[in-house]
Order: sequence, then C-alpha cells, then structure tokens
Amino acid sequence: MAQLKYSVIIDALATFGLDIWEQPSEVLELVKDSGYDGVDLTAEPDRIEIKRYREIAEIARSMGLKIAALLGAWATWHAGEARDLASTDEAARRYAIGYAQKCTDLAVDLNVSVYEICCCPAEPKYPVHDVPLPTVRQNFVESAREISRYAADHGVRVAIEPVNRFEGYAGFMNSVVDAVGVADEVGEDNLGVMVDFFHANIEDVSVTDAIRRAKHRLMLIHLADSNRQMPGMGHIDFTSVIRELDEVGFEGYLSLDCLPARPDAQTYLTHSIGYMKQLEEAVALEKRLSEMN
Ligand SMILES: [Mn+2]
Repeated sequence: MAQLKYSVIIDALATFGLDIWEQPSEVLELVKDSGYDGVDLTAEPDRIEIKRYREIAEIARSMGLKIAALLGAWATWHAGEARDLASTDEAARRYAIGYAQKCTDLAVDLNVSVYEICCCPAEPKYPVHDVPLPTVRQNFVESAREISRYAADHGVRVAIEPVNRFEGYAGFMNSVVDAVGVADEVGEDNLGVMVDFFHANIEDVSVTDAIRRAKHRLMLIHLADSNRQMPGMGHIDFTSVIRELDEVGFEGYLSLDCLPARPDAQTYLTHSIGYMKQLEEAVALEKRLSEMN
C-alpha cells in the first residue's frame, strides 16, 4: 500500500499568529519537522509580489517540501472581496475569472501543478439564494470552462472545491457528487474535483462515498474531521477513508485544513499527521494479513 502524502494549508496557521510572509523559514521548518511532505500556499497574485512567492517556494524546496497546491481564496471572508464565478453581474464574474487566470500564471511561475476554484456568492444566503439555481449553474459552468481551457494551455490542472450550503450557493454544487456532475458537464480533462472532508461530511452521503464518486476526477483532499477540527476530534471514520483512498489509488495530497486551527501550532501539526499515519499503518497491516489467506 502506497503511503499517503500530507500537506498543510499555511493560511490556517494564522490563528496561531504564524505568518509565512513574515517568517517563512520558521513556519516552513515547523511544518517540515512535523513530518509533512508539502505546503499549500494561498494565491494572492495581486497582493503578494511574485518575487516574494519565488523566495518562499525556494525556501520550501530547499527543505524538501513540495508545494502541493495553490489555495484559491474565493469566499469573501477569505479573500476580503467578492470573487464570484457564478455572478449575474458580468463585470463581477469576469473579475473572478481574471483572478483564476492569474492563479494559473502563478502556478506556472512556481511550477505548481494544481489550484482550486470554488463557487462562492459575495454574501451567502441560507436556505435559499435569490438567484435561480439554473442561472447559477450556467454561469459557473461557463466560467469553469474558460478557466480550465486557459489552464490547459499552460499545463495546469484545476480542482473544483464544493463548499457547504452555508458558505457557498445553497443548493448549487454543495456536494462532491454535484461537483463531479458539473466537471463532467464542462468536460475538460484538466478540470477535476477535490474533497474537503468537512464540507463533504455535511453534504454528501458520506466522506468515503464522496471519494468513491469523485474517483476519476479526484485531485486533492482537504483534511479535517466532521467538526472541522483535527482528524480524530470528530466522527469521521478515517480508517474507512484510508481504505477507500487506497482502493481508488489516490496519489494526490491531503492538505490539513482545520478552521479555526487549534489548540497550538505544534499540537495541531503533530497530532493530525500522527493520527493519520497510525491508521495508515493499521490499514496496511490489515491488507497484508488479508493477503496471507
Ligand atoms: Mn477546504
């Protein structure tokens, strides 16, 4: 059984006062020493100088850390502005597409293979959004097609992250199953989906079902438990998750994405990977035993 690869979404460390742009070596060393294979850097091509990105990518690589993915900032709470790929305001939708294209350019520059896109309204409304769902879908599909074609021309992959009804458009692409349907409709080979366990636990039949259904398009995973805390702190059955990832032959990264990350940076990083690796070991052993029969 192949070992899984783990990464850390660097933005989540902000709750501990750790800022990669201020103290890159310190943050990256902590991640490396905790046993991770990579980091996910947030894509803010208009706010952070390319020179700074290159420096940080260089420090990471010199430590043997890969850049697993660029994290797109799509929700207003995260981006500090609206980046809505399904907006009915054409200028706003074009603005969001422009951001995605800059993410592609940044990925090329830093030699990162994949980044993610989400469908987040400027202001989420639950339980019903005021734009008809077919319109939301049509707008997003058009945006995703344009984005993935641009990315394909540059050799970059794009992963759709479905987000739960409270953070995305309630009723549109909240589940992984829906996201696979949207990706199939767009029909570009470099467009896939990712599974964030927190969102999938709310919206899909189960996290393992989501992995199984995403199979042919699964590019990335965001790692958290059902309550968005460290794996082991909620009720997701991670043993089944690991079996399923082995079953579908997942080769991407699991990027630690708990919000708000707690209780302290050291515990957050070491507990999460330690818990997962222990279960991985048990699943590998289980497989070995079953093969002896
Ligand atoms: Mn996520």
